[in-house]
Parts: sequence; structure tokens; C-alpha cells
Amino acid sequence: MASTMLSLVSASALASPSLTLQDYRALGGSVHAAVLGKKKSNSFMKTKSRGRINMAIAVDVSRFEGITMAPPDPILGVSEAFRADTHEMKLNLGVGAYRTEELQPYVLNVVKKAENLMLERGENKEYLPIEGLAAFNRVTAELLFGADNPVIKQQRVATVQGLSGTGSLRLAAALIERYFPGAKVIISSPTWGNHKNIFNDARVPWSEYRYYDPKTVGLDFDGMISDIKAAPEGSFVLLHGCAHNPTGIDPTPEQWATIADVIQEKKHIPFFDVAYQGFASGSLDEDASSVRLFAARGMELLVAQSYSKNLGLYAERIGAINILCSSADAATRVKSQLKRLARPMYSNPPVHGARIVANIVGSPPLFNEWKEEMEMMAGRIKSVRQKLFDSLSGKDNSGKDWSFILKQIGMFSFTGLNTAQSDNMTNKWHVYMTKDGRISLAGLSSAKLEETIGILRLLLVDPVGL
Ligand code: PLA
Repeated sequence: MASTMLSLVSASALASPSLTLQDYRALGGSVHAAVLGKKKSNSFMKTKSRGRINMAIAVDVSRFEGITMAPPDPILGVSEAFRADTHEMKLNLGVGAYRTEELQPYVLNVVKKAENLMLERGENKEYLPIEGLAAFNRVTAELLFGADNPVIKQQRVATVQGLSGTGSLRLAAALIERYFPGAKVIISSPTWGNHKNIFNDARVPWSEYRYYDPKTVGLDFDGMISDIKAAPEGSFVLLHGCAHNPTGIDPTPEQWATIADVIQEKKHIPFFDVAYQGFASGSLDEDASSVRLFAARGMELLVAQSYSKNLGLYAERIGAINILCSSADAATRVKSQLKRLARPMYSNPPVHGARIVANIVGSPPLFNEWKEEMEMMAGRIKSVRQKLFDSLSGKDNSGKDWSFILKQIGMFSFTGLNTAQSDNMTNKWHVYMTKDGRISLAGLSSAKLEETIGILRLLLVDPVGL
């Protein structure tokens, strides 16, 4: 049903350069009312003070009186609180950003080389096309699917440069909202907190599928499979391509195959979030294997990519949305609609990060150097993980099984600390982390590890330590 909608809608939508009011009504209005329920109150506003707002105009009180205070972001808010803390022992294990052993941010050498090249060439600052830098779009799809993948040769991938992973997910969400009205996105429980914000803001209905089993500190595979099966046919299934955030627990290759079976059976559409390619295992190919497995089955799918972590380009906002379609013709049409969605949102993307990626991936020596640096970063995180395990299990005679730490991959460890314990880490020990018990291993050094382990052990084994 969803694919029929896509073709019906794209035919009418292609005819005009921008959507008419009628298009919106046909696509959105009724859907939101039916799916999301007509919202009578606005949760962002102090609705009770409406009367005061009107009076406010006369008595010169702010016209923004009705706007309530937003809560801090559960992840980036942790960095804000960390910056405000003046304690000398403070430690930020909140945001997933790579740090050196000296706990300093790291700019990759290969990035500096690519930037020097760009300076030498004296490239201009003209606007990019709406879809982004052509050389970037080409290499990013090749990096994801593999340069020899038939889907590339057959031109079945619609790739549009996005504002990193987040912006690429948001663009895809806008496409779903417009062309798959009523379709639901199902997301893992738990997931990266911003997924929910993204689909909420795009007015795409979502619900959760089981993923994490606190009893085993592992994957609730049966729960995951039965929830994917139970979702309405044609749902979008959001999957973390590798290094699931926040749990660090990934399906095995056999489990991925079963997930693909169920998704195919139910005519769902896989929607991958790949924010850690190469950063999880150290290998770009290995970390893309889930996506490639689905692609090899001839499935249509969506993939949001990010270069924040693997190239350390956090602030450059560089990533892409790739939509693999069953024909080159469909890919061309989908790409045209992604551009049409992007134009009124941000017009066109920034060029700097795109040039860095294109230069590095496009030049064999730089590409090799990148892979080495990526292995080094992934390796440091792996060694911190091992030390965390060794130290916790070595010092602990409570009989607690710490092996879950080694089963997790990527830059995070999902410790099992509850909200009160996580708060305690911060309030009492100045160790900043997210309230779901996630710690970023990249924020630990050998020196800081010992201190942190002491606190972690205290909280995990002996809650009296609270
Ligand atoms: N998807 C997942 C699964 C992520 O973990 C993140 C980043 C993104 C997408 C988006 O990153 P980007 O927009 O910079 O490409 N998650 C971080 C940072 C590292 C954040 O919350 O923004 C985290 O600490 O979880």
C-alpha cells in the first residue's frame, strides 16, 4: 500500500515545483489528525497564561511570555553541565566524542592534510547544489555499499548530502511524512534519544520494538523479532547499522539474516542509521556488512550516514542520506524529492566537510592513512573497554558477571546504572554521563580509568555506595 502511495504522490507532486495546499491536505492534514490525534493543546506553551499574553501586549510584557523553558538535552545538555562545573576532577563520559589518552579532542592528521590540499587549491565558497558536492555523494555511497556493489553501477542509490547523521535522518523523516502518509517508524527500545525527537518533529508516528534485555544485559532477539512481525505491514524499521547506541549490543550475522527475513516477509522498509562506520570494529567494510546484507537481497532501504565520529568531523556537519531503490528511475525521482524537501529547510549543505571526505576517500594514500587512524581510535577504545573489564572483574569478589562489558562494541558501555546512580556519579563524583547509564569509553584515559572504576564498582555492586 505504501509503495502505491509513493508512486501516486510522486506523480502529482512532480508536476508542480512546490506542494500546493491541496497536496498538503491530501498528504498530511488528514493523516496527522487520524494518526497522531488532533492536538488541542500545545505542549510548548503555557496555555493557561493565554489571557496574560493578550494583556501583556498592553502592559509591555514579553510577547514570548507563553513560551516555557525547554528541558536540557539528555546528551548535549550533559556537555553543557560539564562545562559549567569547575571541579578539577571532573570527567565527561556523556557525549560520544573521541578523546586522546590525554583526554583532548582529536583532529585526524589525514583531515589536516586534506584541509591543506584545499587551501593550496584555493577553492571557492560558492553555493553547492541542493544535493551537495557530487564527488562527496559518489564516494559516500561507495564507502557504504562497496565500490563494486551492483547497486552503485545500476545507479539505484539516491544520495543527497545531509547535515551530518541528524540532518540526514531528518530529511528522510520528512520524505516519509510526505510520501508515506500514516506509515509508522519502529525504533529500538532503547535507542539514541534524538531519534524520537526527529520523528516527532517530522510528525512521523513511531513506536518501539524490544531490543535490550536487562536480565542478560544482551539482545532481546525474540522480543525484537516478534515486535517487528507485529508492526503494521510496510512500516519503516529503524536499525543501527553497527555499534548500537546506547547499548553497544549488535545482532550477530545470523541474527541480521533473520531480521532481514522478517522485514521482507512483512514488506517493511529497513531504515539504517550508520553513525559509526569503521569506528566500531576498525573496519569500514565490516561495519557496513549489515547494510550490504540487506542490499544483496535486493531490498529497497534507507541509510543515514555520519562522518562525525569516524573522521572526527563533528562540527562540520557532514553526512548523507542514501535511498536504495529497485530501479535507477525510482532513484532519480526520489532524489529530486529529497532536494525539494531540503531547499526550504536549509537550501544547500556546507562544503568544507564534503571536500574533506571527497579528498580523503578519493585519494588512495589518504584513504589508507584514514583507515590507520581509524583503527588507532577504535583500538584505543577497545583497550579502554578491556581495561575496564579487567579491573572491575579483578577487584570485585561479589561474583558479579562483568563479561557484558566485553560483549558490547563501539564507543559506549551501557553500565546498568539507574538514573539515581547516574545522577550520583555526576553530583557526588563529578563524572558526567547520560541518565540511562551509558558511558563514553572515549572519555576515559588509563589514569582516569582507575578512579572511575572505583566509583562504578561502588555503585554497581554496593548500592549503599550511593
Ligand atoms: N545516530 C546515532 C546512532 C548517533 O549516536 C549519533 C550521535 C547520530 C546519529 C548523529 O550524529 P551527527 O549528527 O553528529 O552525525 N550521537 C552522539 C552525539 C555521539 C549526539 O547525541 O548528538 C551521542 O553522544 O549519542
